[in-house]
This record gives sequence, C-alpha cells and structure tokens, in this order.
Amino acid sequence: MKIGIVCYPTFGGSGVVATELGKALAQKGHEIHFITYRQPVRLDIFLANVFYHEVTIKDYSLFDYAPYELNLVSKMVSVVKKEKLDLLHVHYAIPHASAAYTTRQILASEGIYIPFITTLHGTDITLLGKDPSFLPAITFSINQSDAVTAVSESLKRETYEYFKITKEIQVIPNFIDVNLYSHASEDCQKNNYAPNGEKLLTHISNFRKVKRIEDVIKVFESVQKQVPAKLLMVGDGPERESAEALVEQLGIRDKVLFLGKITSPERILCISDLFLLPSETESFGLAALEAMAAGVPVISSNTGGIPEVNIHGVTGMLSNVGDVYDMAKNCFIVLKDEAKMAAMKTNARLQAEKFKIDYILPMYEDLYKTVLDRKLANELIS
Ligand code: GMT
Repeated sequence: MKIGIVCYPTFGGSGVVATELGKALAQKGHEIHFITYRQPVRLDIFLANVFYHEVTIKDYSLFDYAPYELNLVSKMVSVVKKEKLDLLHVHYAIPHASAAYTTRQILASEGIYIPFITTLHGTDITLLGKDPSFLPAITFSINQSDAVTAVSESLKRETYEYFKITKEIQVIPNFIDVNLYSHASEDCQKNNYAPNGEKLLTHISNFRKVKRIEDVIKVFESVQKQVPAKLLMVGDGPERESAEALVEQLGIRDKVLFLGKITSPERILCISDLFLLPSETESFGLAALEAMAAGVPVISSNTGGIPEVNIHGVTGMLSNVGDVYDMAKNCFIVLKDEAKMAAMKTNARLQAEKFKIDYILPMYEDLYKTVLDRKLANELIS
C-alpha cells in the first residue's frame, strides 16, 4: 500500500507513534510518505520505502498566525496526486482531520477519492478538542473520517462522551519495539549519575501543565529524605522554569538533573529504578510503556488510559491525581523491598510485551485493507 502519514514531528507521543508506525510499515514493504512541517524526531534513519515531504509554512506580514492547515492541505493534495497514494493516515485530530477532509474534497472535485483515517491521541480530545473553539470542526472531521481509531478504551469513551460521534471508533493501542529497550543493565553506565549507588527516579515528558511537573518534584523531595536518590528530568517545555525554581526552593538542586530533550530515552531508562508519571490526564502514557519495556516500574496517577498500561501492584503503583503523599509512599515501598522491586521489573517488561509492535501493526494493516476494500466496492457500485 502507498500510505501518507501526517503528524506533528515533535517529541510528543503522537508524533513518536506515527513515526514508529510508518517505519515499521515501510519495513513490511509498504511505501510510506511522511507529510510534516519538519523531519519527525524519530525519523533519524532513512529506510527503504520511506519518503519525507516537508510542508513549508508561509509567513506573511499580514498574518498574525500563519495558516498551517492550508499549507498542509495543499501539500497533501500534491503528494497524493504525484505519489498516487492509496490512503492518508492522520495523527492528532487538530487540525489534521479537518485538513484531510478538505484534501479529500479537493481531490474528489478532480475525480480522485482519497480515504483518510484519523487516530485520536489524547489532548486533541481531552484538553483542546472539547473546547468550544474547536468542538464543531473536530466533531465534523472525526465523523467524516473513513475510519477512526483511539489509542485506549478510555480515550474512546471520552470521545463518545464529549462529542456527538456517529462513527465507530476502533481502539488500537500504542505499541513499542521492545528490543530497543533490552540493554543488559551492566552496559548502561549508571555510575555516571549515581556514583554512590543512589536510586535513580526518572520523569520524561514535554513539561506541559497536564504532566504536573511540580508533583514529580514534590514526590522526589519526600523520597530522597528516606532513600539516597537522584531525579532525572528528561524533556523540555513551558513548566521547566518553574520546576527548576521549585527544586531550588526545596534545596535539592544537587539531586535533580534537568537533562533536556533526548532522542534515545532507552539510554536513560536503562539506568532508572523508578519512572514517575503523575499526569492530570493521559490517554495512554507512551512514556510509561517505554519505561516498562526497559523493566522500570511506574509510579503514576490512575487517570485516563494509564490503568490500561500500568497495573497497580504488578507493574508499578497508581494513586489519585495530585496525591503526592501516596505516590511518595509507593516509591518508598518499592525501593525498600528488593523482592518487590525485582518482581515489578519483570512484570513491567512482560506487560510491555503485550504492546509489541508485531501485535499492533497488523491491526492497522487490517484497518487500511478494510477502508480500501470499501473504497473499491463504492467505485464498483458507482
Ligand atoms: O502527552 C502529551 O502532551 C503529548 C501528546 C501528543 O499528542 O503527542 O500525547 C498524547 O498522545 C500519546 C500517544 O498516543 C499518549 O501516549 C499520551 O498519553 C497523550 N497525552 C495525553 O493524553 C496528555
């Protein structure tokens, strides 16, 4: 199949999932065309069957806001025609689903039918999409999609709850290449960060409000009073500055390292003892899955799709959003009990294997086939 993939090329989970999906499909022989405004961060190696089309966003003094969606639509129209794509798969509804709808309409006027599949990732529904400033456009473009997927049961439920959706939403969970996370721990050079045998707690995110970065620091502050430990803060975003200020204020500057954006999280996870994810909401929690694939137990909130990934008392521990006392207590319980820690590490890895790319990829391929078969049947009728 010839598939166009549209996503945000940034460090966010939706871009990571879209890129890894495209790479895996290309390895299976499909021809994949990424249509994005920058080279996706995880598209570091150019593989056979992978093509990249950059959307150039035109700025002009008249615009306070550059019309990204129109530039994207024009690029999608041109790539579909030039490369003779079979379908478009857009990740993150805003504004990719409405861009795909417009693309389909433009091409229909030229006698070309290009179906599109929309994958909902989370904040496009739970934070932004349900805002009245987006709601009608998002509802319409989801309903107009040829197929819709959501990355967890929780996100599917929330989408039906907040939008008037007439389409069936299929849950296709996020996935992982577990082999990438299977370093032997002796190769990881933990001494670089923990020269005195400290426990390493790690948080990875885009440092947005929804991640509750302050909670990460408050949890760590309690933990390090009882166990020699350090905190590795990976990523960057709007909450970083206030997080650094809080660390200073709490007097734990020497124990918290802000490492910035990292393209190979597996190298940090390899040296981590616990992963902290206290998010306000999380449709899936890809970062938690990556940690688990590296055998790192997850201390998280119990919101959204996280409980579908992190199992309480088995692969980590879950607490109510904002209950930093309970999260710190959970860290302490796991760090202090070697047998529990060992069991959770094994369970985390086993649970991550359920989300192996080999199991999830065929679900997308089947969906593509269904959509294309339907297109063929419609063409035969008309
Ligand atoms: O978490 C973010 O802020 C980034 C966001 C994105 O769209 O890139 O992540 C969302 O999609 C990921 C991939 O499907 C999910 O693993 C994240 O849970 C989800 N984030 C939220 O729901 C807050």
